Amino acid sequence: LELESRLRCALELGELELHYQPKLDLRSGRITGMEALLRWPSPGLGMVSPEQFIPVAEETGLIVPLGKWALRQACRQNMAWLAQGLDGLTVAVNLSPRQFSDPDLLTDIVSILHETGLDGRRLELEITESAIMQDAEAGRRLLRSLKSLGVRIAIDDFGTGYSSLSTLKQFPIDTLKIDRSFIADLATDPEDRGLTEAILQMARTLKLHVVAEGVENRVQQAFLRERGCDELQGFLFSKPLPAAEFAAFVHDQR
Ligand code: G
Ligand code: G
Ligand code: MN
Ligand code: NA
Repeated sequence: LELESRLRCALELGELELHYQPKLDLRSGRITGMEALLRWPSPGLGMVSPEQFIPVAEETGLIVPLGKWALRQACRQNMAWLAQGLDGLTVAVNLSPRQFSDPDLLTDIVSILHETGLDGRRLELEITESAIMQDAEAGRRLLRSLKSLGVRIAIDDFGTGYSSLSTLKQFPIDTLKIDRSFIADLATDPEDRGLTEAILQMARTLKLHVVAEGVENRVQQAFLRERGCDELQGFLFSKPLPAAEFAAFVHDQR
C-alpha cells in the first residue's frame, strides 16, 4: 500500500518518465522506431524499477491511469520528434492485461490519437498472449477495432505463453517479439537456437513481422540475420534512453 500511494502521488506530481529503446531493421541497420518504457526516478526512493511498480500498479488498478499517461506521453513525444524531422518512426507502448481488459481502452486510444494528432499507423501496442486470451472473443473484437485505426499489434514476450499456431492465426497480429529469455543463450544453447528457429519459421508462414528482444552481442545478431529475423532491440545497440538522448541517437545514425 505504501508503494501504491507513493506511485499515485508520483503520477499526479509528474515524476514519471518514459525512456525509449530503439529498434533496428536487421538488413538496413536503420532505426524503425522505439519501445517506450516507464521510469520512476523517485526523489524519496531513488530509481524504482518497473519490475517493482508495474505489478503493484496492475494489482491495484493504478495501471489504468498510469498506462493512459504513458500512451499519451509516447504519442505526444513522437509528434514532437516528427516536428523536429525525425520521421518514419513507430512508437511501441506496452499494455498490461488489466489495461487490455479495460472497457475504456479503445475510446481512450481514439481520443489520445485525436488529441495528439499522431497517425494511428505510427503507434504499436505490445500485448502478451495471456492478456489477449483472458477473453479471446473480446480480445479479437478489440484488436479488430484497433486495427481499423491503423494501430499495429505486437505480441510481447512471445514464446513464454501458451498460444498455438491455430489460436494466433485467429487474431489480427502484425508482429511477434521473441522473448529475451530465448535470445540470451543463443550462442551456446541448442534448445534456444531450435526454438528461435521454429518461431521465425512459424512467423514466416503466418506472414508476421519478428522482433528479437534483448540482443546483446554480434553472435546473436548474426544468428538472427541468417534466419530472417526482421528487427532487433537490445543493449548491443542501445539501452532505453531519455527522450533527448534518443533523438541524438537517431540523428547520429542518419
Ligand atoms: O524497462 P524494464 O525492463 O525495466 O521493464 C520491466 C517491465 O516493465 C517490462 O516487462 C515492461 O514491459 C514493463 N513496462 C515498462 N513500461 C511499461 C508501461 O508503460 N506499461 C506497462 N504496462 N508495462 C511497462
Ligand atoms: O517485457 P518487455 O519486453 O516490455 O521488457 C522490456 C525490458 O527489457 C526493458 O525494460 C529493457 O530494460 C529490457 N531490455 C532491453 N534490452 C535488453 C537487453 O539487451 N538485455 C537485457 N537483459 N534486458 C534488456
Ligand atoms: Mn515490451
Ligand atoms: Na518483452
